[in-house]
Amino acid sequence: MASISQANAQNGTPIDPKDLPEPTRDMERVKQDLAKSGYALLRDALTADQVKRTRDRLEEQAEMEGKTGVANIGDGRFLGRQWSVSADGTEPWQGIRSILNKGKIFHELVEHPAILEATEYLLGPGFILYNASAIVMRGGSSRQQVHGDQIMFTFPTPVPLIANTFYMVTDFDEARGATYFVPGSHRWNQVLEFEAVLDDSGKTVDMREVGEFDCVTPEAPAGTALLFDARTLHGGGENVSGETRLAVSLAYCLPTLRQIDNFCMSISDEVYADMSERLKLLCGFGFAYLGRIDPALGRSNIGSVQFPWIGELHR
Ligand SMILES: O=C(O)CCC(=O)C(=O)O
Repeated sequence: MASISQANAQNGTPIDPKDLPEPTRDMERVKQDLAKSGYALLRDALTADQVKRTRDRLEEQAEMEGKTGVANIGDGRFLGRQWSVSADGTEPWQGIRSILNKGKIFHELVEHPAILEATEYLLGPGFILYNASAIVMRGGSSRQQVHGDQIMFTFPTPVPLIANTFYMVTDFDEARGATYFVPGSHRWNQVLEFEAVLDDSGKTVDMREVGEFDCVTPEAPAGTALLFDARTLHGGGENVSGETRLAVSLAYCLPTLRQIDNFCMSISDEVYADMSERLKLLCGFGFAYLGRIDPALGRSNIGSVQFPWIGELHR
């Protein structure tokens, strides 16, 4: 693990290396780590059976999205990454989108009570699901630029607007490209800057972060949930191992924010019919002065308030 340097210390109270988060089963420690370091590791969040079902489903889905030519692939970078939809095998990094449509096991992961408890600790009540995807990071994936997941905001926020959960579906270690963090950076009150990397002809070929950051790479076994405040600087590591790293990547957000995944539109009727009420609320089908649905497409708010579809009316 790299040490916490003066560069980090200038941006806030440095965290003593002995206080850095370690995998724990203690929810109070998880909350303390989230508050202090901006990330935490909940050990054994998933049972061995849940890990197996998740891994089997992800491996099959990734393979078949590749074979049918609809895989979302890249080289592993974040900004400047060449994303494409293509056959698998041409790039080491593969994203699997809209996982709620791709297996009931993912519904279980979204509704995990301990994850919802930790998320409520960060965001308060009423949060909704922001993103539900998976990452297949094969050997050869590049290191991601350091970034926070509130990057779309051009201003710092005093509280998190988004809270992330990464389920480790394989072991996470440095060689396999485990997620790295800049501990305590959620409290820096800064917006990260990026600059273009140009080739000889002046064409932008990559983006890089401005500044130096000392990072730590927590390691933990499959089944661990990595939770973080979205303001915490982090990134995927370089996978030099030849082994595939699998993760389910979830995020929850304040109910006032726009979701990455437009769940109300993208969930199939068949999957919708099989979802729990709690999951529907998490996906944004609830209404509590926010999130009204005019049911033009046959879907309504669930719960006590539902609105009729009213079109143009004439006398
Ligand atoms: O894959 C990882 O470890 C991190 C992914 C990430 O931060 C992202 O895609 O924004």
